Amino acid sequence: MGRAKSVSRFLLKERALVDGPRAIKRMNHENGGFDCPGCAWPDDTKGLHLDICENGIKHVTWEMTNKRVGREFFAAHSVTELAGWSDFALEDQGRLTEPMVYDAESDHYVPISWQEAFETFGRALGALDDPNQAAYYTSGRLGNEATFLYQLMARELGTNNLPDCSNMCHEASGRALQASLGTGKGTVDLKDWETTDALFIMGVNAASNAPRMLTALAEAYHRGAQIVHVNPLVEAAATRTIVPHDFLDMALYKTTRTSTLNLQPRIGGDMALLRGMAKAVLEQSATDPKAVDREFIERHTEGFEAYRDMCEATTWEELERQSGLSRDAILKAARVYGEADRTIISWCLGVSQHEHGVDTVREIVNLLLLRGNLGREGAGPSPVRGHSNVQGNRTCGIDHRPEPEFLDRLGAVCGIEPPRAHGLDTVGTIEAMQRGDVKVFVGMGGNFALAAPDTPYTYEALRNCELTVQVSTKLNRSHLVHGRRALILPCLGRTEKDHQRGGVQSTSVEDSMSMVHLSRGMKRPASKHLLSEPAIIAGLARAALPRSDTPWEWYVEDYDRIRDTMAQVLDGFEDCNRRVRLPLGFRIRQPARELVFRTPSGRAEFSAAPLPDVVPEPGTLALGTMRSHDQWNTTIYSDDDRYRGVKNLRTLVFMNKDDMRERGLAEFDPVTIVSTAKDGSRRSLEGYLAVPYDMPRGCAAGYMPEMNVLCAIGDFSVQSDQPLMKHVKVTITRES
Ligand SMILES: Nc1nc2c(c(=O)[nH]1)N[C@H]1C(S)=C(S)[C@@H](COP(=O)(O)OP(=O)(O)OC[C@H]3O[C@@H](n4cnc5c(=O)[nH]c(N)nc54)[C@H](O)[C@@H]3O)O[C@H]1N2
Ligand SMILES: Nc1nc2c(c(=O)[nH]1)N[C@H]1C(S)=C(S)[C@@H](COP(=O)(O)OP(=O)(O)OC[C@H]3O[C@@H](n4cnc5c(=O)[nH]c(N)nc54)[C@H](O)[C@@H]3O)O[C@H]1N2
Ligand SMILES: [Mo]
Repeated sequence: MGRAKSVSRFLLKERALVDGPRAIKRMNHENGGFDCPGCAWPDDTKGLHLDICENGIKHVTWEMTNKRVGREFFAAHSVTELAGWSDFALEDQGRLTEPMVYDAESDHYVPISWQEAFETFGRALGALDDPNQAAYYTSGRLGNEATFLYQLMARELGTNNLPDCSNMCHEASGRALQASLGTGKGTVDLKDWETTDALFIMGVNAASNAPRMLTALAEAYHRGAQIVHVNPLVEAAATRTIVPHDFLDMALYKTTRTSTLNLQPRIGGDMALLRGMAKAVLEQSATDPKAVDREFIERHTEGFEAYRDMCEATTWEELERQSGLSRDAILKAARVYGEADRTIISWCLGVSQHEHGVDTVREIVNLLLLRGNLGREGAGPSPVRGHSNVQGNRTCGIDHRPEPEFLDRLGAVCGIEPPRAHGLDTVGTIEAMQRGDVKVFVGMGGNFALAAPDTPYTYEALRNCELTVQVSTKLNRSHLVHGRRALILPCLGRTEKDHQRGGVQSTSVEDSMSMVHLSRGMKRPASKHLLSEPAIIAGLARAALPRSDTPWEWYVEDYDRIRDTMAQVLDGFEDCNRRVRLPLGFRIRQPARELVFRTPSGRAEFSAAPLPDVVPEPGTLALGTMRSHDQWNTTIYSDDDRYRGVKNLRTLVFMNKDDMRERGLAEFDPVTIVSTAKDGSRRSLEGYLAVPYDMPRGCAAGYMPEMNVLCAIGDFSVQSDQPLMKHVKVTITRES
């Protein structure tokens, strides 16, 4: 009910009262609706009826606003003036309507024709000595067809510089699953969620960030499944929910529990918890032959002995210290795991955005392998992906470290010579822009300036470019932090009708569980000057590659043609034009699910990494940056964080009350937060307010993207190259 109220307020604010409810009815529907751009949680397999959520609705109406940012707006406000506006105010101006170019003389954005905009890009690329002096960022919104064209353009131009938001998100999960199982993705689908005996939900704020998971949790609870939440904070999803499409429950305000056990490890303590559970299971196997699945281990895995020895060698004292949990608590979790025939372990950024993110995800797989929780119904690893198509982006070639086999097929089918050298990821791109080695930056969606770590450093890097190009729907910080020349190219949103020569087009997207389906917009475009993302990419590509044999314009006339090429290049996309039109689309083949492992040994591989030391040094805290309930990454809807009980405040830091007392802090006392980077450099935020919260000692938490100021550019994981956004070493002191 609270959610319903919040949604109607939101519809009102965006002045979308007429279209909003109509659009919401068309969202996530089989045959013809558009895919919710909110998150990557899969659609209900039973017929997609009203499986929608407050945050998805906010996100859709955010795109459907009636407000517009036209040429008059840019004529009235200089870039320097706009730079002083809040991020909320920028996006609140509404939808971008026509292409704009930065005019340095007047310090204003001025209109430019599409053709001239494309040629500006073409000329900038022509002036480069090397195609690797350009980088092409992707935010995980981009549909599959545009994604395919985008990477084709980059590779035809001669670079693998394809940084993406995944480099800050689930890079660790992809690399770990690849190493352990020979696939970069989870192996389970929603049916498995519906039949599992035990769910472990680690490091995700599901009620805010994957709200439709609540339905699955409530159903699991009704069924008698065990649901263990692992999170330093007890989040709303770890308590109770009203199932959004159970009308009777809604009418009666009847809530369902969504948790049977909550564990609050310290920040970074997950790996120790998982190892402790494995140790307990192995200890039990001395007397109980059924505690581990020996047959599975012998037939399908490699490296078990080394892992077992590692578990034995890790003492309980060490496990308690590193996890921040008592032995009893760890044993409780191990008991749940040991008693379940089928277990799913699910995780998100609380696990991946760490120095040892890869080792931790591999530890998740180790634990699952011990009891053969793979390749059968109701069992397996299940990462919760972020952006609605971030998984599809990888599938369709956004990868700065592409597999040679993929490049071979791309080259053969598309008649190009793809570059073989690895390209730059997000952090690598920022450093290269800073050095002057990357001179042209293209942002295909997203808000790079704010999403990336080390805000002032990233700003400098972007300002150092010859040309920055942002393909966007709304005005944001990345338009104001720009290169010597800058383009804003406004595109259609997912809710909008995409008319091309061949008729109204649909694009395909892939969810967290590898289901690919079509998304078709229904709304009149925000402006008649908007182009679709595939059309913009084709225009850029033609301008930069005038003699290209790739039929860019022909592809854009009918996206089926792009899909026909994708079917030849992409693994699992055979016959995709037919299969994507099935009522629920199709599922990309998951070899690991069939117990086929594309690893060096041809088996699932245990890892045996030593436990990292995550205990903060005396006087310091481990700070995790995260989202509030009322934001979508860099888009802030309001300063509230309803489920955590916060109203009208974002400049806060959540702390344990004993850590506050030790520092002489009372509730809402102003504090300075100072981070210390690996290289010893310091960064700070002032005027934050301390808020006591139920979390372990030594931990602190606050909101991204503002706290990116504290994340040093050099502080990325050596395992995944991901910025350490969940583990910033800080000191917090009272301001006088
Ligand atoms: N409404 C909405 N939905 C979204 C997004 C959004 O901004 N708004 N963003 C989308 C994107 S791109 C992504 S990647 C996902 C992100 O989804 P989440 O992963 O839920 O994102 P965060 O808000 O960063 O929350 C991280 C969670 O991890 C916990 N945590 C922090 N450190 C640790 C740790 O060391 N161990 C454990 N176990 N937990 C820890 C925090 O308490 C918090 O609950 O959501 C997607 N969905
Ligand atoms: N400190 C810290 N930093 C983080 C994180 C964290 O947990 N902590 N999380 C990281 C994660 S997981 C992610 S995914 C990144 C997110 O990084 P990004 O994906 O770069 O950022 P978003 O805020 O999702 O991008 C919002 C912008 O996308 C544009 N947009 C919206 N819809 C469309 C569309 O349909 N097409 C196009 N072309 N543009 C569109 C709008 O202009 C909007 O302003 O941030 C990362 N940064
Ligand atoms: Mo993400």
